Amino acid sequence: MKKIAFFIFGIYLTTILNCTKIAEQQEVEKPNILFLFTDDHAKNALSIYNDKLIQTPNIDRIGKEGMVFNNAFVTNSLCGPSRATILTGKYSHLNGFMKNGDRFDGAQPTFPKLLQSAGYQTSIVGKWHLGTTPTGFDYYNVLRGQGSYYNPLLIENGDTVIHQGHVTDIITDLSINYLKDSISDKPFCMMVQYKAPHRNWMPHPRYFDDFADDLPIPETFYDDYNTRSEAAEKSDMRIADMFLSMDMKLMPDAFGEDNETGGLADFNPAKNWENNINRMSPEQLNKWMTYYGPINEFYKNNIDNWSEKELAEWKYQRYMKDYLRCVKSVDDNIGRILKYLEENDLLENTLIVYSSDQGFYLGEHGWYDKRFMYEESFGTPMVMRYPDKIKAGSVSEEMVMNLDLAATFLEIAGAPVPDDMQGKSMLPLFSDPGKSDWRDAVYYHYYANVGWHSVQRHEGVRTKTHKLINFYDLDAWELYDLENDQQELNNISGKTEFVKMEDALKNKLHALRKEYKLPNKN
Ligand code: SGN
Ligand code: CA
Repeated sequence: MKKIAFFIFGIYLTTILNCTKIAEQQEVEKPNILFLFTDDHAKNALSIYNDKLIQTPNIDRIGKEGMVFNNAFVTNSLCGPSRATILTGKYSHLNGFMKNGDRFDGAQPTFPKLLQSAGYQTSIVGKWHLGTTPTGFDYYNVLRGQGSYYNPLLIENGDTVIHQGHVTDIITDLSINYLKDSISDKPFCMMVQYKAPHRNWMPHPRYFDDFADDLPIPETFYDDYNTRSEAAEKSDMRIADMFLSMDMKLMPDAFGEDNETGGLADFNPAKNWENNINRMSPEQLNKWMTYYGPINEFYKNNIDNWSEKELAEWKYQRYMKDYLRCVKSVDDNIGRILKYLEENDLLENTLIVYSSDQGFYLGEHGWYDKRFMYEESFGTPMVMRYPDKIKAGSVSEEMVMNLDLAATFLEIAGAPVPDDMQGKSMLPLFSDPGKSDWRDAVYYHYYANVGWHSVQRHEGVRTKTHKLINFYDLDAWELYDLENDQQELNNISGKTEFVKMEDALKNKLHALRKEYKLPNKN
């Protein structure tokens, strides 16, 4: 009798132990999620996409040891809208954040909230820019508004603190400190969101000597927009018109009066620049002037002899060098984070994603900034590493979107994806990067037609081979053949030989509007 009791007890114990083991294993199998994110990072300034301008070995590493998405797009190429789409997995018209300045409704479901309910420890450090207080995070430490490059102010779970130093280093320090001090035995989801390389591109002094040589002028720098609708011509984002003060970093003795407005009648760039300078400590300003002082003199000595073209090309070089220096410091700092993960045994069980809130113009079509549905700003970098599910060296040409991230994160965490999320989990692409039934078209909609840079509202559809754009306030259409006209210079809308294609794309646009529940009128 005793023997039988022992035997039964033995079985009982083994079963309990096994169950606990399975539960533990399931806990362990939930990967951490690390979302590394920048602001305005063009694919052309990321060497895994294009190594002509810069080397970014650390971000490249994520892609090389995982998957590079060559065709990742955004729903609405602007900061706040992109962030709101990522959090909610919904287009702007449904998450309510259509343009910068809107206020994010933090009561709505977001992927961090859903991960929290699924047992994750969630945190966000860096740029937020959604107006309202972050919700769904166990920890937040975010920049106020756009944030400053030097000695930025951050709000840590409600408390405001000014940090000394350069914003890219600070965001990294705060992120690593949080990982060190506060990560529990729960899986974590951390969003590290850099301000760089957003305007006005103020690098850390340790990068002043980088990019000493002039950079190549893009082939389309002198685009005259002659086949396009009026929208391109009406916009205000030409490098030639950049501010001498805050963009070129000239001092008042060199630029005299800075008359450009960037499309905003009441914006005072010189005042904005002065505020930036005033944030610096005497030591920082001293280092700054050691580098920019001679540039100031160079400009003063040459401006009277320069043609318009020479001035535009000088502005291009100034812009690009500071932009690339800011990217370089993001890459170095991401290297620090990867090193921390590696040294703390966190590299293999973490899904690491790198992306940006949208792409950016680096002189293509004569522009900086974003907003348009053309490839440079509609596209965004996207690389992912998670050795358990992604083979090193994978590349996907499928059209994915920032809209898909929420569903991807939830699925990998084993949490249900709500039916009303509009993106698709990218997990099937991890094992089958060229999945044939993935998606045949993507829909885009930009709304911020007043204010900065004067870009008309537009919507459009892109397939693997074509793009149709409707600037509806102008009643104008543009159609591009992406296979034969990669730079989108030749608008073929309305041309008889392409009527069939244009009609098919209009039908597709209509179908996507319906699928994504766009209201009947814009
Ligand atoms: C600021 C910039 C604009 C930029 C918007 C949006 N002006 O207003 O050039 O287009 O941000 O950028 S600046 O005076 O701050 O430089 S976004 O990334 O936030 O959408
Ligand atoms: Ca941005």
